[in-house]
Amino acid sequence: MARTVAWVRDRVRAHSQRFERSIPLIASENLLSPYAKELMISDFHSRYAEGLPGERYYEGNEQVDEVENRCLELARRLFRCSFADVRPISGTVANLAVLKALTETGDLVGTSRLADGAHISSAGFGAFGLRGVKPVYYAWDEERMTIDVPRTREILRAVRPKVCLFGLSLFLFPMPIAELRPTLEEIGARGWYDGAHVLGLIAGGEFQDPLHEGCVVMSSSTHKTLPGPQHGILLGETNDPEVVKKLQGGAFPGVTSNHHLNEMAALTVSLAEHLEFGREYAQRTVANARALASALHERGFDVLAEGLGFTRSHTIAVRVEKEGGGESAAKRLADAGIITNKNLLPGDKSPRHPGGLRLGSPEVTRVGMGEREMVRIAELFDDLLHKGRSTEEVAQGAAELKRGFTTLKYCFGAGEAAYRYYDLVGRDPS
Ligand code: DSN
Repeated sequence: MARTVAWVRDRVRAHSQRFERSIPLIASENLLSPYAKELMISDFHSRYAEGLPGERYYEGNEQVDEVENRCLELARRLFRCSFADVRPISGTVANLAVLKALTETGDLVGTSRLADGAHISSAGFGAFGLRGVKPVYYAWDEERMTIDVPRTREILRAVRPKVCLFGLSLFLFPMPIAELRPTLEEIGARGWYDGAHVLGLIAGGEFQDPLHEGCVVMSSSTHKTLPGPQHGILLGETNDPEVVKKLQGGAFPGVTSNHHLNEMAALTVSLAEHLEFGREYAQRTVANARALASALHERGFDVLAEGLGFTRSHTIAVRVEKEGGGESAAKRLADAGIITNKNLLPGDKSPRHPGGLRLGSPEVTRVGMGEREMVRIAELFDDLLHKGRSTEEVAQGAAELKRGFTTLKYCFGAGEAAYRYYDLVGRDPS
């Protein structure tokens, strides 16, 4: 059995080494700071603390309560809002908590289609299906890669959903919440925002501010553009104690038992770091996404939303049908040290054959890359997918580029290794 321990450690070490020499462009991934990472293996991991600070179901939680109260205070400050709950253990769980709080089985809920970039929570096979709510799809403007406001107003007036969810996993442009707000008020629908992808940009003042544009609640994960631990959060701007009670009840006991206290402690550090470094990080993340989009476009790639500057977030979408389709392009890039994901794009004929790639700048920005490096990344794409350079040659180029960017930025402890394997228990067991 000791051999299994050594074997797993070897696999994790090999994984870290692979990422150390790769260009990671997954829009939903990021790197934890050393101080946040350390808390992930603290004794908080081993404990239970159901309920709210000061009203726990387990003893021994005095320090946990203090940390969670600080976490809630930092979250409210960062998002300039009145309510936070850090007990959902992931973004999807946070979405389920909102569905539990604001809907009943059979209710109609406005959302976007998966092919238009929505998260799987909105699908019948996801959280919507689990709660038994029925989606009402917004009309989509493919050119502008956002909701078509006039046509959506008509749909909302005709169908009158109880709640309207705004938010995407292919999130290029802000959602027109302010424009739709009068319609929501007219039909008595509550606005709900899934901010998972853009949370760090919202906090950094680089994207929209949904809680002040008309959404009562924002659900999110905490590890994408906000570079925290894998966890969930609810944020709200409401004076209605009934809504607060329902959201809290949705989180616990609705969809969680314990809320992974080590992650909550790590999140507290990440929120403090984002208050300090988030503005600059968010600004550079968006600038890098736009620079990468332009550089790819100049090299003949079909980057979506050219007329709108490609993106206002951390994400860009590239149609790669002429490069062999999303699946083939993503695999070839990964073999050459560039990590991306295939993605459905509006107009794709089959969900089984995504025609695009989704690329994100959060991690390359986190390790300090700038616009010059985005141009180099676009050259590597061009070399592999257009110019027929070999996988090995491009992988070598990716590793060379990455060699200068393997430490963390925009956090306390900046300069620490980003991908190092942490030898926590000394040498491997024998
Ligand atoms: N699966 C994540 C993404 O990549 O967008 C969201 O949960």
